[in-house]
Amino acid sequence: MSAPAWHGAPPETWRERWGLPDLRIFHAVGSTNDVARELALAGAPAGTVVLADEQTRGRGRRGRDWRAAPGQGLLLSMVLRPAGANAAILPLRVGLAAARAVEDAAGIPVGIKWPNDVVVGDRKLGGVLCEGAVAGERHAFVIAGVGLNVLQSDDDFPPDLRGLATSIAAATGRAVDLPALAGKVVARLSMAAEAGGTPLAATELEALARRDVLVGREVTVDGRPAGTAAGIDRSGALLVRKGATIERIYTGTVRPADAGAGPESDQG
Ligand code: BT5
Repeated sequence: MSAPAWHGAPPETWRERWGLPDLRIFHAVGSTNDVARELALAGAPAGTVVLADEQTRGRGRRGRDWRAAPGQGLLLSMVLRPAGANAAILPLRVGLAAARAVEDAAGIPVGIKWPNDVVVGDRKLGGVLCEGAVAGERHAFVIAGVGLNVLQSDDDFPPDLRGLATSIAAATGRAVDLPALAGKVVARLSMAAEAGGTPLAATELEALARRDVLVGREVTVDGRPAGTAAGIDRSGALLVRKGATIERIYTGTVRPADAGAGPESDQG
């Protein structure tokens, strides 16, 4: 159901304030990525944003779910029409955008766990889901979905996520203005959208390196010990050092070897 007003103002007010070509706000949808995909298929311009208070079928990657109680998280998707869409680069660029937006809004250091987790310490604050539709040789569009935990207390998370997930409110002990955060996310996402799937720039690589929570840690890839995480390269690959060799990981489930069964970190 489309929302007549969101946090006291009609969607048109937020659209104008955020400088978007189109903005759809819903009380509840299945998944904002699906709504954005429908709009993109119908010709919605790049930068179109779908926002919802609640998702009944919010999803992560590989059939996993994204759970957020109504009104507690930021759930949004943006239509991108990137010039070159490298599947490994976009989630990192979008994740960096989300991390920076949280830092701007909440003033806390935010980490990135390759390829798409937004974390505070070792706890997951958010995730990114980029889904593309390919036309011929290139992506006709990519839907960049961002889910961020905003207002949840530690006890609000479902039992299996407790201790693994956090929110901005739980991490800072302060209430967060959701529209202000949304505005910052949208602004950072719009910048990421302009860069599209082009190789990561030196400044982005530095920004990722500063936030990379895997670097220097032993990691497993698909459950097998793989070596020591050694950063991210400009093509978005995770670098893993074993002896004198460096392996580039583009797909697979990556976990710190010292972590228990936590939220997965993979690309695919
Ligand atoms: C992600 O997947 O982290 C991407 C999540 C993207 C969600 C956004 S919300 C707006 C848009 N519309 C959608 O339908 N999706 C996007 P993945 O790396 O596969 O992680 C999923 C895993 O994270 C789950 O299997 C749980 O273990 C865990 N998880 C689920 N909900 C969580 C939450 N609120 N906070 C922390 N972890 C969560």
